[in-house]
Amino acid sequence: MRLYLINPSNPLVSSVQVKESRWNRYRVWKPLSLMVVAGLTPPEWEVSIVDENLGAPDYPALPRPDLVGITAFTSQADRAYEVAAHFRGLGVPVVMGGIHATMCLPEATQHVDSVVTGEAESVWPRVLEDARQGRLQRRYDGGHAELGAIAPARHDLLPARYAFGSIQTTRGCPLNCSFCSVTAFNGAHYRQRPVADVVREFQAIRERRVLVVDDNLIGTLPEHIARAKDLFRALIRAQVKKEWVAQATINFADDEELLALASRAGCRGVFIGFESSPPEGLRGIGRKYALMKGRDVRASVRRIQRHGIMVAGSFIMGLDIDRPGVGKRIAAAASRYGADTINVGFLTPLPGTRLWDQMKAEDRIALDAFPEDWKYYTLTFPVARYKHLSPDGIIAEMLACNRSFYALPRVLRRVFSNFRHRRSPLVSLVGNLSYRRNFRLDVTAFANFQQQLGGRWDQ
Ligand code: B12
Ligand code: SF4
Repeated sequence: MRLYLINPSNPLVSSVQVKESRWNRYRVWKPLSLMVVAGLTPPEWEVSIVDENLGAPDYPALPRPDLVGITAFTSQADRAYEVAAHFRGLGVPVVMGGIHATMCLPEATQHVDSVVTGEAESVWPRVLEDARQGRLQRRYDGGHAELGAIAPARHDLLPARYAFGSIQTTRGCPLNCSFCSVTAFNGAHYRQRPVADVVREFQAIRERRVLVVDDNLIGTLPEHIARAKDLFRALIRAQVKKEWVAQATINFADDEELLALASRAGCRGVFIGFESSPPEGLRGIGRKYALMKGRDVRASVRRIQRHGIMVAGSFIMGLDIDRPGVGKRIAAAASRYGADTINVGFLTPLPGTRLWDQMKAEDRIALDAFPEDWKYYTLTFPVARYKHLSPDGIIAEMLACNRSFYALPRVLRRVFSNFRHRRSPLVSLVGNLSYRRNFRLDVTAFANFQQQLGGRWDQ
């Protein structure tokens, strides 16, 4: 039995344009969801993962599979349905899973034979058995998996063309930010995999650099932080010797022992969601505000960096407090905080979030011809009506923000500072150059976007 697991591409995502910018090699990440689903697949299935981000194959030239599984974030949904249509046209049943199919079940059901909602662990073997017997059901609900004994992801299945391997050690987030799908999808309960399983899986990863995909590797409660320390100690003891980057909340900076252990365990960079400048913009968005309120953010960032860990800050533009001038304000705040790189996204109503419900009720979702418009839900296009900013205005703010933060003198100052403090200046340089290059790709993408979709906000 032959199974293809497919990660559809979205050419509008600048970071997958490897040909246009070779720095993007460092920003094409492995589709861990499919590696996990492959790990749940019994050996009688011959399984291949197709990552279209490395280039879509000539599907008609491939051997005919018995089943196709497709994953998709919302931004990939349109392409996912195209791929599904191709295989269904050949009479091959198609199963879709992942966040988009879960949040938009009725839509996904129209395009595929079966949908797996939620996490796959508890239902995937049954799906395969039903497919083999020709009695595939329309929907299987995996809910939230018990992480006590899950199979490791298949790290051997993808070609060695990625700069980073990937791994997941926890699921769920209690902070429930209004714009984020994680609490709705993975739940508010912070579930943790056993430390020994994580260490074993780390050792199975070929790449020297690894992305830890957890939404918050350290969690927020004392017991979460204790578990993170146990994990870091175990990675040090096992001499795993990987360099890794992870996502965390700013409270990462509050515990010197945690920082020292993370650094010794291989942590070289952390993505932190600052989201708003000023932090007051976070009020009403979720519980993250409590972590930022009254904090000396620069001192927190410095404490992290002193351990040789780079800080990539993420921000959102288009919050209800954002007015003209927000672009330069975010760039200035990020520079003041001392962030090594920034990633700024437009506030985007992702299906299944509280923000979606709110914007829908207020008739603020401008790009709503679905599924075609889903391809703009990359956080790099303004898809909604923003309170104080027109579509052209918010695009100009985004360009001003990136132009200011990634101005060459500022980039060189950051790289030099990393060199002086012995904090991987090369990684800092690659990160900054990659963003600078993508910024130029974004200018073209915005021009096309404005030309093609300019009138849609008035409808
Ligand atoms: C790592 C990550 C990335 C990485 C890697 C992506 C990749 N190729 O895997 C990068 C940085 C590239 C990325 C980019 C983006 N991301 Co992202 N990302 C994540 C993150 C943190 C973890 C994803 C992950 O690997 N999880 C681990 C796996 C094991 O879990 P899983 O994907 O949920 O898979 C399970 C189930 O969903 C299901 N399943 C999934 N697929 C399938 C398929 C089949 C056939 C079956 C049966 C089951 C199944 O089974 C799996 C095992 O239980 C999630 C948050 C999260 N907690 O999921 C956000 C998240 C997925 N990203 C998000 C977004 C918005 C984006 C971007 C659009 C914007 C951005 N933030 O930069 C881009 C778009 C990229 C694109 N190509 O279009 C949103 C998506 C929301 C949505 N409705 O689409 C999330 C949920 C975060 C959020 N804030 O809400 N992302
Ligand atoms: S803290 Fe991060 S993962 Fe958790 S809900 Fe907020 S944005 Fe999502």
